[in-house]
Amino acid sequence: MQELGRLEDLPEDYRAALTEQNLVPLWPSLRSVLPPGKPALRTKPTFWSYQGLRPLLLRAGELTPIEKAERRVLVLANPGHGLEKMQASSTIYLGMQLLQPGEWAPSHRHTPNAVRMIVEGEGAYTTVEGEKCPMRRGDLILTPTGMWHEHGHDGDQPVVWLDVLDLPIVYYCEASYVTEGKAQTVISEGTEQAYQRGGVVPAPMFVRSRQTFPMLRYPWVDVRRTLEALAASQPEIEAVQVAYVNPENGHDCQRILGFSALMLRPGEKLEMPARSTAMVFHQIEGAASVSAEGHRFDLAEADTCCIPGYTPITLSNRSAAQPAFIFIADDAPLQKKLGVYEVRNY
Ligand code: 1HN
Repeated sequence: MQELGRLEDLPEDYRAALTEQNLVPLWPSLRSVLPPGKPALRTKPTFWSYQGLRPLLLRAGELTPIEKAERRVLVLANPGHGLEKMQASSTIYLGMQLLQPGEWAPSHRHTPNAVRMIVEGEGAYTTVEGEKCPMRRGDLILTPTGMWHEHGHDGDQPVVWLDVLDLPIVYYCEASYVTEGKAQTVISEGTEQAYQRGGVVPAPMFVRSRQTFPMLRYPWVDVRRTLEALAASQPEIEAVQVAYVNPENGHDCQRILGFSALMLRPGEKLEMPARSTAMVFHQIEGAASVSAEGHRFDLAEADTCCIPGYTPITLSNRSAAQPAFIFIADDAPLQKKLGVYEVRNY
């Protein structure tokens, strides 16, 4: 590839004249914005241990009252982006949120989309646009763009969940903002039960739901049962994996980030081809390892890691006796809309 002229090759007075008029020569920077064959990746393979962060999160509960935090969160930041950027990848924000018994995180709505993957504890709930969503371990709860949400806790133990947001990309678009509101009135609960069986959807008087986000809560008991049924009924399948989708139309459940759950059968090793998306892996149950680019992360329950895009990944179940269940987040919906999504078989 032809080496291009450098900034230093240009006369001082010419560079000053360009700057004066807010102009920049492209050629000194062309190779860095368009590197050959593969993007320059800032996202670094990064691991966050739940046992490591848990005491610090509980200590935040003592140090900072909920009124002074609104959302009491430790952000899982990728050093490749700079910790202060609060990014796990170019598009994904991750945070571990703590709610103590009796606490309330007030209602607001914002432009970034959020999902919550519940990690531990009982008795907390989040209310999304009037739908009360109980939080149990492994449940996925959506808070799509613009929808009111608040969190409460009637139990007696700490509740912790993983927040996954598309905040970095919405912020980059200069489109990230919040509106504060007053406490919501609960108008429904358990509406996801109408979508428990694939293949049938509510159609009262022949009319289908017109809601953009008809299902807000994906209970882990149902997802886990589906994975086990898939493994039992299709033993030859390449990967025991399900996607979290909109049950009315089968599309990704949110517009920017995509979510799936994967079961590694006892002793299973799964080679995943390189995809253009960075990926987040969060261990719901069991123990797995995630290997990529010479790194190997051993995930125990509630551990989380991130692997950059364009990287082949090997997942292994570390147990020969028990299945391992992993929650996966990526930005494939966004990349597909942009037309830049790729799978590479090196
Ligand atoms: C947010 O609204 C929540 O509602 C959690 O629990 C984390 C991180 C950035 C921006 C908004 C929540 C968030 C957030």
